[in-house]
Amino acid sequence: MSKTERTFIAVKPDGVQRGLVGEIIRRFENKGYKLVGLKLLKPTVEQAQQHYSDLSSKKFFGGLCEYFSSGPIVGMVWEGLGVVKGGRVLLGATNPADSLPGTIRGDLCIDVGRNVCHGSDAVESAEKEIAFWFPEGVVSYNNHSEGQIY
Ligand code: FUP
Repeated sequence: MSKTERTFIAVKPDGVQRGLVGEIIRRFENKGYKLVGLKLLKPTVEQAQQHYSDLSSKKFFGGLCEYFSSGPIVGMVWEGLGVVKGGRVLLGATNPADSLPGTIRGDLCIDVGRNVCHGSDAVESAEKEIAFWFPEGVVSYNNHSEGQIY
């Protein structure tokens, strides 16, 4: 049985520039996840380096951080049963060459270096990323649909 979790999802600069914010939000809403945090911000290179610190040894790290800080992103926190794994299913594989049709990346992009979105890869990294991008916290509220017996 999945647990209620939170995950950090970002529409990256290419996704914002291409006007895909609404499309990406729609897919998370349609699935049934709950939006509890949302902001448009332009990351600094230092914030990008911190966000992607696990990848600092990779040869693409410099380009990745430059890209991530090149324009505004939309940072979001989504809540729901198993949302960390389920959110990554909605995003599709990191490399659009491998992401299936029906997923965000599978439907909307072709280049791993411009893959339109980010999603936390584990509950622990989600907690770290949410604390980093939403230090002020997120919003707790009940949806009318809650209270259903699953
Ligand atoms: P993901 O968790 O799906 O974002 O994937 P990773 O943490 O492995 O990679 C983070 C980002 O690095 C990807 F979104 C795109 C970028 N990347 C490249 O630019 N080139 C690569 O070969 C692999 C990843």
